[in-house]
Order: sequence, then C-alpha cells, then structure tokens
Amino acid sequence: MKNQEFLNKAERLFPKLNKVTVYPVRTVRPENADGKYVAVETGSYTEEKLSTGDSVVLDFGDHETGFFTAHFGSAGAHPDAPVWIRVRFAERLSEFFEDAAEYKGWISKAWIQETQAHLDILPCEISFPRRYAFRYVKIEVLDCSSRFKLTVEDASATAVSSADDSSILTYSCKDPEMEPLDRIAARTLHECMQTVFEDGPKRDRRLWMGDLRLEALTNYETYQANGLVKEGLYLFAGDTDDDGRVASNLFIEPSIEADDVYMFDYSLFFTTTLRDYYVNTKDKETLLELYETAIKQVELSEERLGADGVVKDSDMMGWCFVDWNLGLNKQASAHGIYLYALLAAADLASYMGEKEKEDEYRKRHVSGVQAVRKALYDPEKGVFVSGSSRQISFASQCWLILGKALSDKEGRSALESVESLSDAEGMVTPYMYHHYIQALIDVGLEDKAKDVMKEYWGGMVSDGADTFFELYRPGHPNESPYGGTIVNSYCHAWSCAPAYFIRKYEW
Ligand code: RAM
Repeated sequence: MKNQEFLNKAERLFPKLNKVTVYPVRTVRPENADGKYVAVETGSYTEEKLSTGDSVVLDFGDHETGFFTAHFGSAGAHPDAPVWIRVRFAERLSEFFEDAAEYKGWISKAWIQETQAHLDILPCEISFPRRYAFRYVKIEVLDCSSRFKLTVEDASATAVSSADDSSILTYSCKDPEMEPLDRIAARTLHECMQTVFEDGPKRDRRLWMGDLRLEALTNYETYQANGLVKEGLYLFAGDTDDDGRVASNLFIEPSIEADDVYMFDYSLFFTTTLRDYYVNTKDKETLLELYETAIKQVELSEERLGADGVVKDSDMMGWCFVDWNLGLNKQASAHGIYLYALLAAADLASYMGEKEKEDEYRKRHVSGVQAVRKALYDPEKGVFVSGSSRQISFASQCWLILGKALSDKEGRSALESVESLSDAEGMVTPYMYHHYIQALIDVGLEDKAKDVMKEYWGGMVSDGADTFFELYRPGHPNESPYGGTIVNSYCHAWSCAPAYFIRKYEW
C-alpha cells in the first residue's frame, strides 16, 4: 500500500553524495599464513610489466565505496591482440583466497565483486561502471600476447558517501583501547551512508529495518545526519502491505519498492526506531505523521499471540530474524522484541499526549511479561527457554532482558547461567552482540559489557578489519549463512555498535 505523500517526502530528503578521488597508497602481495592474512608490500604497480597469469594488487589504505578507474599501457612490441583481464575487489585480503567458481550458496553469485574486460586498444582508460566496496583491487592478466606486456599506468577511485566527515562529533575515548573500535565503527557507518542507510555497500546495498535501527542509534552519537533517519522512516511508512505492515527491507532503485519479505521483529522495529528518532530530535511533525504506522505494527504483531499470551513459534525460515544463527529458535526472542516494542509504543503514546493509550500499552506489557514468565521461564536454571525443544540461547535472555521481563538481578543470573552452559546457542553477528552488550548494561554489568566489546570487536581488528563485518564468530572463520563466505559483507553497518556504546556511555 503506497502512500505517495510519504514517499515524496522521503525522496526530497535524499542526500547529496560527496565524491572524493582516492588513490592506491601502495602495491602489495597478499599472503595467507595459516588463516592470518598479510599484505606484503612490493614495488610500485606502475613499474610492473604483466604477462599472462601475472597480477598486481593495489591497496587503497582504507575501506572505500565507489567507482574504479585505471589507465593501461603496454611495453614491448606494438600490441597485436587485445588483453583480457579480470579485476577483483576485496574488502579483506582473505577474499583473494576464495574462488568464485566454487561458491554454490543460496544467494546470487552476482554479488561477488569481480569483473572482466578486454582492452582492445592500448593505451586506454577504463572506468568500471559498477560501484564496488573495497580496500584492495587485484588486476590479473587472463591472456596477453607474448609480443608485449601490460602496464597499469594510473589507478584511482571516486569514493562516494553521504556522510560528511567534517560534521562527525569529536569524541575522545576515556579508555585508549576503545579508540580503534570507535574509529572503525564510525568508518563502517560512513561507508554505509549512501542515498539511504545501506546495510552494507558490498551486499545487499539497500535499506533494511533492523539495520536502520542500529545505524540511526550510532548516527545520533556521530554524524547526526538525522534527515537520513527520517528519510528511512518515511520510506518504510510509504510502502507497507495492504494491512499496513512495514516490510523488512526496501529496494531503492529504479524506484522505491518494498520487498515482499515481512519479519516479525523488523516490522516492530519501525515503532522503536520512531521512538528513538523522536527522543533524539524532538521532531513533532514526523511523530504526528508516522505515529499511526508505528502503533499499527504493535497491533499487527498481536495477531501472533497464542492462547497463552506468548508469541507463537514457527518453522518458517525468516519469520523473525534475531540473528544469523541458523540453529536458533526465535520464539522467546520474538516475545522479548514484542515487549520491547510495547514499551516504545507506550512512550510514543505519551509523547502524543494519549494517556489512555499509553496506560493500555503498559498494561499489555505487564500481561506479556506474566505470560512469558509462566510459559518460558525455567526458575531452576534461571533462564528463559524457547520453542517446543525448550532451547536455551543468549538471544532469548538478551531480548527478554531488553523487553523488561526480568528484574536486574534475575537478568544478571540469566546471563551468567547462559554463559556457563556449553550447549547454549550462541551469537554469530555483531548485530546480535549489540543486543548482548545492551542487555549487560541494562542489568548493571557495564564492565563486563566493555570487556565483551573489546574482545569481540577487538577480535575483528586483530583479523585486520578496516570496517566491521556482517558476520563474526570467533574461531569460526568460515561462518556464513549463505553457503559461502565469498558473499559475506565485511562492512556492515549493523556492526557499528562501538561508536554508539563508547560515546553514549562515555567509555
Ligand atoms: C542480511 C542483510 C541485512 C539483514 C538481513 C536480515 O541479508 O544484509 O543486513 O538485515 O540479512
């Protein structure tokens, strides 16, 4: 159901993209030393003379999102045949050790960042038309006549982002170990700030509700591009299903269109994201216009409550997202998210001056807490279980803490217990870790939250991260829900949590 007025309003908020020309800072040879990837500096790429099978790797020194241009020449006899090249773009060095032909996963291999070109006449300049996300660019010669060699005379990229680095709030970390985490998180967000808050500039390059929520939170502490949050909210409200349900994600081009994928949690995050937006901006006009859509998500979510008042479980993949752990049962987390959204709805009603509605949502929250404690709380173990298999997971504890279904003391013991249970389902994304950090803070374990952040996000830094990854499970480098890490994204804004927590809690 399109609301053209909302969509027009959103489009008027589309930001201008800043364009910066960037150049490789050095030429490198990637090496894989037992799963540790290192870039060995070599001579300058302009000095290389490339024959069939040769390659050169350009290092731009940081993660960039943009358009690559190279100027090619030749050495030796006059070129008597075209040169056939492959160009690969990598966010991390590890990507060069993967073979696109071996990827057999369930999402399209068209996401893989590589292309081929024939250079018919030399010298020539090629501007590659696709936008890529990369730090490294590898140019490989697939075939070149033996009478001459290929040279790369010049290379550059036009980097694009709507983030304005001069507007980022300055912050000096109290704990120096937090500094790289804050900086890399801000860079991650910067790269994802395009016409919309993209989830990742490599993949899926579009607006997802769950990602928007966390990007918005970090944005309030950093770039304060609040128009981009407002734009995202109007886009989601401008293309719902016929019942008024907010989609999980939207395609932006060639024109705005909601994906036909609806997820229980992502729809509810519209409500909580509008609450956060209002708290941070006090933009009453947007609140007034989007309030109905926000409230609607809570009403629709209640269709999923069972006779016992608890969100019903489902076997359908993706009915509720929570995390990319494919073994995770989502029921308890979904109920926690429902409770969390009820509190946001109550807040929104109070900002609207609707006292009765506010009380009503708070009452429903109390009943929702009672219902889930009765159905899914195991008082002996001190944890929530989920689904008919009564699965115990970090996600269930975190979300029911965030939904205020436990006292702080109970929350602390739930998090301690789940950590001590070796068979508890863990977390595989920085997205879920964001919620774990928040849950630790909420129950009064702020020091532990800092340690977890240093260890988890610091682990990505030790693995050479210039931006934070979509998926990260320490000790499991091959983690991918897609059937191959070659399509994983290594700059994913749902992982920019450090810049949010460090600044908000003054770490
Ligand atoms: C991934 C997307 C996005 C996320 C969804 C659920 O495919 O990249 O970040 O929100 O999953």
